[in-house]
Amino acid sequence: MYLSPRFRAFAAGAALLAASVLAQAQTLPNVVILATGGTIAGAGASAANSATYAAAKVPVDKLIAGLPELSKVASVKGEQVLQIASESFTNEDLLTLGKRVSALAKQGDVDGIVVTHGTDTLEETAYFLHLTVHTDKPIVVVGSMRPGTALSADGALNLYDAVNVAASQDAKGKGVLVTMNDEIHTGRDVAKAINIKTEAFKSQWGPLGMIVEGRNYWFRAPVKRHTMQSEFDIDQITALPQVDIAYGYGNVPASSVEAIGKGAKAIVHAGTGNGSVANRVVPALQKLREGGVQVIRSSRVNTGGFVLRNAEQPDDKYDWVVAHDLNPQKARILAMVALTKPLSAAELQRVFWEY
Ligand code: DAS
Repeated sequence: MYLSPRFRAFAAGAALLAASVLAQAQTLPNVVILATGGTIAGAGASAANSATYAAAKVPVDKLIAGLPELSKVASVKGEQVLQIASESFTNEDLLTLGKRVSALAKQGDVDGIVVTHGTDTLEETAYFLHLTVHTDKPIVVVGSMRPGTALSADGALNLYDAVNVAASQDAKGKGVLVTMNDEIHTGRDVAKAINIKTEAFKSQWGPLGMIVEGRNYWFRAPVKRHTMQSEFDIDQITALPQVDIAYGYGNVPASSVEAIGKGAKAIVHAGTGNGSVANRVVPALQKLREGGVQVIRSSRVNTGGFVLRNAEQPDDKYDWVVAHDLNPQKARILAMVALTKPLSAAELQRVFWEY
């Protein structure tokens, strides 16, 4: 069969292009996106609906298909683990997600993992994974403040950043990370500080770095124990104990604590200022402690409580624990994970200093 020189040149060029695309795909890192719902998978009635919309509507394959830029960064696969708004996350959901992250992290053909998540409890899930998944591979939790249907939606860039970080060698060993609004935060510290701005997430000691146009710029690294150095292992955890949170406020009655302590292994008291506890509430907490419930003093101060032992309350005398700089919801996560083992208050306090 006669083939013109022009056709042969064209065919050779096409073959070269196909080979280079294939070679690029083979050398790109493999990143799995585990989707759980939230606003990043949300949809509103119109582009003007940036704050009123339904969360957890768009499936992960559609999220990936809507972001073709990802294919230049990594070979990306999606898995729909859950499709919920994150305020409805349960302990069972945490275990399901954590075990899947751990299984993927053990696979030789997975280089990094991204978890898409609602922003309301994102900080809790990120810290849970940070404490329990034994891997040095990057795990990045990401959400968005506006649904993809809204004007100036932030989810696409946040997800692009998350995949970039998950695909990066220099993100290894830093524990679980969170990419929001161009910043890279540690899952230990990051918390939702405001619910209407795209700059919603803050860390009390600042972000670890920035990501700009797919490049990471690091400024610090976490020093507390996490992932590879953690004594807790998601593969060994089959259930999480009940830990509840009591809130401190003016005129708070003792019944606010009495009502919620039942059946709990620990109670986190979200106190005012330096984790202070109203005089009416102290006896109720002491009673719980006498009944074997651990009492953990934390602070309700937004993005920056700092609770010191024996300041405000005699923790040594009462056999209480302080959460130090962990906010109440993160203190609850650490207490649940720690109390999967029987611990004295002193041992639990050691965990709170180390993690
Ligand atoms: N309700 C929120 C959630 O799913 C929406 C969000 O993702 O910001 O957490």
